Amino acid sequence: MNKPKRYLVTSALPYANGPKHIGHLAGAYLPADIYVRYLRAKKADVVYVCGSDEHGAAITIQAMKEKTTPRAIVDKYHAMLKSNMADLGISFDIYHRTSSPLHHETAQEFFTTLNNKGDLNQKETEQYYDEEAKSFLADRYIIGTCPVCANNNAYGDQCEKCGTSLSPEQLINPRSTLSGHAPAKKLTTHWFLPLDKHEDFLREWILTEHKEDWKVNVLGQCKSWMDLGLQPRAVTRDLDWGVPLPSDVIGGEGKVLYVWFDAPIGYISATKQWAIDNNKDWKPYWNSPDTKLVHFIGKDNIVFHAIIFPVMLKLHGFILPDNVPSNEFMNLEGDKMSTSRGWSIEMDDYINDFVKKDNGGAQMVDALRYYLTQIAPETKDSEFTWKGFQDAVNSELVAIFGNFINRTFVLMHKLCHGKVPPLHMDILDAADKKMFEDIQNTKTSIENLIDGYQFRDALYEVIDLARKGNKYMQDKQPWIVAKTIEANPDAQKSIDNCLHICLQLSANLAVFINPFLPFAAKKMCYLMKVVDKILDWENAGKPKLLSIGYALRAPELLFRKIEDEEVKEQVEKLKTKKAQMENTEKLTATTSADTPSPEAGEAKPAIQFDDFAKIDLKVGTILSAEKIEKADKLLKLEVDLGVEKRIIVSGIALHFKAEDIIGKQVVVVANLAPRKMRGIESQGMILMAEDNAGKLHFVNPDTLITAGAAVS
Ligand code: B3M
Ligand code: ZN
Repeated sequence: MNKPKRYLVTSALPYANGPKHIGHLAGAYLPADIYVRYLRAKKADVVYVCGSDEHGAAITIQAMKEKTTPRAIVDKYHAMLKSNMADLGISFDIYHRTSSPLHHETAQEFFTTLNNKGDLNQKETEQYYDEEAKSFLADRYIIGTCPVCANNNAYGDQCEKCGTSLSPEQLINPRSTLSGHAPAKKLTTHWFLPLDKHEDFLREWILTEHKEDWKVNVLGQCKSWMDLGLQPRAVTRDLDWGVPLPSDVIGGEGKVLYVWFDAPIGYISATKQWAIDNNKDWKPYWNSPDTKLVHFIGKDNIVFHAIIFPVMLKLHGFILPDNVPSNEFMNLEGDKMSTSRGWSIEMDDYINDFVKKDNGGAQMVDALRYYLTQIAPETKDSEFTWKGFQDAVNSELVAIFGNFINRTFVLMHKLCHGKVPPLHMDILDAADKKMFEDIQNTKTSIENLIDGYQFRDALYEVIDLARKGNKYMQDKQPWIVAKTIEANPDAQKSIDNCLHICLQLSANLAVFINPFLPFAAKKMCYLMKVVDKILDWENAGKPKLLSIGYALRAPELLFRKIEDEEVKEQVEKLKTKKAQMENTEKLTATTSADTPSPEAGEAKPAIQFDDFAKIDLKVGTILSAEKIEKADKLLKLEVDLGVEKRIIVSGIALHFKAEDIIGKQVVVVANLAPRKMRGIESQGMILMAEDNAGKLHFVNPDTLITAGAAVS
C-alpha cells in the first residue's frame, strides 16, 4: 500500500486459561512489539492492541480442571498474562479482555449487522449431546480413544498425545467429559458464515493481490484451505459461557457466539476501549483505507486471520489486514513446546527465575528478547535450548555488543578525559569514513528488513555493526597509539578520531537496538547522559548525535553472562516439571496399540495356561530406530527376530533416544495382529516395564542371546 496514515497492529489474543510460554512470546508478541517500537520511533500514528481471549472451551475446561468457575479462571489468568507481558517489555497500547461488556456489545453488534444483511445462514445439524448433563458438547468436551495412537484421553478436536487433529466422530468409544457417559446425537440450529460464497474474493485478494508481500507459509496454508473447498462455518454454539446471541435473535436463546467469531472482534473492542481511555476516535483505525492493519499470529491461527476474519470484516465494511505475519513454532530442547505436557518455559517462570531475581532484571528481559529474536521461527520451526541461550547472550550480546560499548566508554575516560573528543577532519582516513558509511548502510538495511517483517535479520544487522565497531577499534588500537604521544604529534588526534567515531557509533547502536532491546537502549542513554528522545528514528544513521566536549558517565556493563550453573539448573527444572506432570496426569506412554499399561502393582484376573500359551514371545534385537514425524511419542523400530526382521512402532520416544537403543535386546509379542500407526504397519509389540516415576524400561534377557529365542 502507499504510505499509510496510521497503523493498527494486533497480536493474537492469548486464551486466559493458563500461563503462556516463551514460544507464544516469540511467535506473536515479541515481533509485533519490535515492529511497533520501530514505528513509534518513526513517529508513526500507531496503536498496538491485544487482550485476553476469555471465551471458548479452553476456558471452561480449565475451570473444570481447577474445580472453579470460568469467571475465576479468566480473572486469574488475565491478570497473570497482562503483568507477564508488561514485565517482558511488550508495549501494548491496551491489553483488553473479551469478557468485558464493551466487547460483548461490539461482538453482538457485529453479528447483528451480518445477520440483518442476510450474510449468515441458519441451519439445523446433528450434534453430540449429553442427556444427563442436558448439554450439547463442544468438540473439546468429548473424549475417547485416539484412532492413531490409542491414547484413551484424546479430545474431540485433537489428540494431545500424538498431535493428530480429529473430529468427535473419529474417536473410538466417545464419552462426555461432563457425565462420563456416551453422548447421543441431537438436532440443533446454528448460524453459519458461508465461506464458500467468498472464495473468488479470497483467491483474488490473497493469492493475487498479496502474493508478493505475504509470507510463503501464510500463502501456502490459505491456498491449501481453499483448494480443499471452503465450507460454511458455524459461528454459534450451544454453550453457556461466551458472548450470548443478541436477545432479539429468534431462536438464539441459550446460544453464544463461537469463540473464533468473537475473539478477533476483540481487536475492534480493544481499539474502542483505547480510544475511550485516550479521548480518540477509534473508527479511522478500522474504516479508513489509509490505515495499515497488521495481525501478528502463530501458524495455528492463520486461517482465522487470513480467511475467516477478513470475510467478516469485508461483510461488515471494515478494512482488511495488509499483512498477517505468522511465525512457525519454536521447539524446546528437542521436543515440541507444550504447557500441558510440562515441556515449556512459561513467561511467568522466566520472570521469576531471571527478571525478578537480581537487580539486573531488565538486562535479563533483553537477553531473552535477544535470543528469541535471534532464533525466531520466521520461516521454519526453530529450537530453544538453554545452551543456545547462554551462547547467544555470552558470545554475542556480552562479547560483541556489550563489549564494544564498554571498551568505548573505558577508553574515552582513560584517553579523552571522559568527554566526547573532537573529530579532526585533516587526518580522517578510509577506515574512519567506512565506519560512517557502515552506520548509514545499517540504517537502510534495518528499515528494509523491519518493513518486510524480517526481525531476525534486522537484529543481526545491529550486532554486525557492533562487530564492525570492535574490529575498527582493534585495528586503530588507541591504547597503543597513546604510548606514542610524546613522539607523534598526530597521536592524540588519531585517538580522538577513533573514540569520537566509536561514541557516535554507540549512540547509533542505541537507536538501532531500541526496538529490539528497549531496556539496553535506555541504559545507553543514561550512560551517554542524553534524553530518550535521541532514540527517535530520525536520528538513525546520523554522524553527530553526541556533541563534542560533552561529558559522559563512567562505564557500566549492559549485560551479564549466563553461568553454566544456571543452564544446568534450568535444564533440570524442565525435566523435573515434565516428570511431575506425567505423573499427575498419568500420561503413561502405552506400548500397545490398544491397551493402556496397568497401574503399578495392579492385578489382572487369572487366566489359564492355554491363554498364556497363545502368546508368542520372542527375543529380538533392535537394528534401527527413528522418530516418526509429527508423533512425538512414537519410534519406528526395525527388530531382528532371527529368521525375520519386523517393523514395530513403539510409544517410547519420550523415554529413549533413537540412537541410544540400537543393539538393545527386547522381548517382542510376535503374534500380535499387525496394526497401522501413523500410516506404518506395526508388526508386533515390545514389552516394557514402567517404574514408579513413570519411566519405561526394556524387559530383556540378562545376557546377550540369539535373536529369535523363545520366551516362555
Ligand atoms: N486465543 C487462539 C490461540 O491462543 C486464540 C487466538 C485468538 S486471536 C483473535 O492460539
Ligand atoms: Zn493420538
